[in-house]
Amino acid sequence: MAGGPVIALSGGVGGAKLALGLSRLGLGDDLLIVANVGDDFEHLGLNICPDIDSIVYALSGLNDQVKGWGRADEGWRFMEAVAELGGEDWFNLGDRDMAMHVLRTRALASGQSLTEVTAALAGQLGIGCCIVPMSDDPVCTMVHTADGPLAFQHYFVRDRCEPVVTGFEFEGIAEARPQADFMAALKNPDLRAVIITPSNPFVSVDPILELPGVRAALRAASAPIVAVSPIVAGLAIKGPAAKMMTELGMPSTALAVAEHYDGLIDGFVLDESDFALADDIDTLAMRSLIAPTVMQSLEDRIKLAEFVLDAADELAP
Ligand code: FO1
Repeated sequence: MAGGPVIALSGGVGGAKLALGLSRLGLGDDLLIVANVGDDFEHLGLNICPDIDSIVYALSGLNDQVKGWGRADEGWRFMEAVAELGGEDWFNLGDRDMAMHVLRTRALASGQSLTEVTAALAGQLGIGCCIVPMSDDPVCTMVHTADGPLAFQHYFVRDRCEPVVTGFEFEGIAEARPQADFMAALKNPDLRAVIITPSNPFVSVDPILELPGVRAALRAASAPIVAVSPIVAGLAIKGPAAKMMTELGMPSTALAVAEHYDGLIDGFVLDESDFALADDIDTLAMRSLIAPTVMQSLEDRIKLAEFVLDAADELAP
C-alpha cells in the first residue's frame, strides 16, 4: 500500500457515505475530504453549509441515515416556534442541528475562515481526517430552470427539485480561490489518489472542478483520479442527478457520467448492474472498474472505499 495524501471530492449524501468508508481505512490525516460549498446559503441569518455538515455528521456517526441530511435523534421544536411566529419554515433546522449553524455563524462573523470553523467543529466531534471547504470564498450554485434562475436550496428543498433544469451557474466561482490545503495536496508529489465520490456531477462535483486552477492541477497531479458513478442502472441512488441529466438532454446512464468526466479521470467505478457499459467506457480515456457501489451498511462503505483506493494504486503510473 502506497502512502501519501488521498483527496476525496464530495457533495452531500452519496459522497459522505464513501467519505465515511475512506475514513475507516487508517489513512489518518493523509485523507483530505474536500466539500462542495455551492449549496451553502444564508437562512434566518445563519450560514448553512449542507455538504460540509453531511460529511461531518456522517464521519461522527451523528447523521440521520433515513433523511440523508441533518442529525439523527432530532427535535423540531425550534421549527414549530418559527412557524408559530410566521418565520420561513420551508427549510427544516433541527434543534440539535441549530447548534452547528449558530456556532459556525458566530465564528465566521468573528473573522474565522470556513476552513478554521470546519476544522474546529469536526475536531470537537472527534473526526481524525481533514474536512475542508472547496474554497473559503463564497460560491453560490444557481439552477437555471424553464421558469428562470433559482438559488440551489430553493430548487432542491423549497421547490422539491420539480422545476425543469436547463443549466447551472456557480456565482462567484471566477473570484473564488481553491482551499489552500486542497491545492497543496494536489501539488504534493506524494499524492496517492484523487477520488471523485458518487455525488451529483453537476451541482456537487462541478463546482469543485470549476474553481480556477483546479482542473489544471488535477491534470498535472501525479496521482490517479478515480470517480464512482452516482448513477446505478439509470437511477440516482438519492437526489435529482438522473432527472437533471434527462432534462439536460443526456441519457441518465453511468456512461453519460463517465463522458462528463472524460479527459479528467483515469478510472470509473461502475455498479455491477451496469457491467454491460464497461466496453463503452473503455473506449473513453479511462479504465472501467466494476464493484458493488450501492452503500447500505458501514461494511459496504468500507469495502467500496478499499476497492477504489486499490484501483487507484493499480492505476498509478
Ligand atoms: N433537505 C431537504 O430536503 N429538506 C430540508 O428541510 C433540509 C434542511 C436542511 C437543513 C440543514 C442541512 O445541512 C441540510 C438540509 N437539507 C434539507 C439537505 C440539503 O438541502 C441538501 O443536503 C444539500 O444541499 C444537497 O446535497
